[in-house]
Amino acid sequence: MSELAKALTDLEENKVYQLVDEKIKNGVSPLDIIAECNEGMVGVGNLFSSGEYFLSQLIFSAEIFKNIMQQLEPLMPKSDAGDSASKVIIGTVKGDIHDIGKNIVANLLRGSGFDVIDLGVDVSAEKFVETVRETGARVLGLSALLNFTYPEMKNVVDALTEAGLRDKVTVIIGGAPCNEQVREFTGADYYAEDAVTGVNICKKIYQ
Ligand code: B12
Repeated sequence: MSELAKALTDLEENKVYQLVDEKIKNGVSPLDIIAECNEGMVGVGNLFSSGEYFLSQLIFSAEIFKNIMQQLEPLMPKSDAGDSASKVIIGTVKGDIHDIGKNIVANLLRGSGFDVIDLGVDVSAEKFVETVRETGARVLGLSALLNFTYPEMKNVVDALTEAGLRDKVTVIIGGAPCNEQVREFTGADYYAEDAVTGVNICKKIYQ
């Protein structure tokens, strides 16, 4: 684990900010900094699973991450790969309020020229379907970080099928504990392990 990841796992707030500052000054890309922070958050999650950390520590780690993101957002890479006609809908599924990763993806997509429709967190299958129908977006990104919200991702895909929209939209899923097996279970088209992979899939779809 890198020094930054470890400092975040240990919730050493000031050290985290100091290390992030140093990295920015040394020209380290914001995406690499985010990847290190991600590793630190996985560390926090593991300590939570093992009972060493409590909910308050999870909340604190999220606060630190949000502060880091505020600093990194203006530095995020921008390109003109997409255009405003390239709509992407994104949201965290019903029952799940984790949004740090989703926000990073939305941000990076906007920076790449996509027109992002961010539905927020705890979004119902009906809302996703309605938005796909209304906007004609060809990509739908679903975020979920809880294994008990995976069935909700499947519900969204099933609801798209029922509404006759499944073949009109590519569904990408993401969120720390997701993987290829979860994708198969949900019936989504792609699993993206990080924001950059997600953006690259969107570029491929709209090229
Ligand atoms: C911070 C945090 C919280 C914060 C969230 C704050 C917020 N605003 O998001 C708070 C304190 C609210 C929280 C609450 C809970 N949490 Co929590 N949380 C975390 C933690 C530590 C970090 C998550 C995070 O932000 N990571 C950093 C971001 C950047 O990473 P990311 O989300 O994975 O996103 C990246 C990629 O996955 C990808 N991505 C993400 N989404 C998408 C979507 C698309 C379309 C694409 C393309 C890509 C993509 O791009 C991102 C950037 O590369 C994780 C630990 C972990 N291993 O992740 C636990 C974790 C997810 N939480 C967990 C749990 C159990 C809970 C609670 C149930 C705890 C409780 N007892 O109440 C509640 C549930 C609340 C709810 N209903 O949603 C468990 C889930 C276990 C499981 N597999 O089911 C974890 C894994 C911790 C653990 N190991 O036990 N949590």
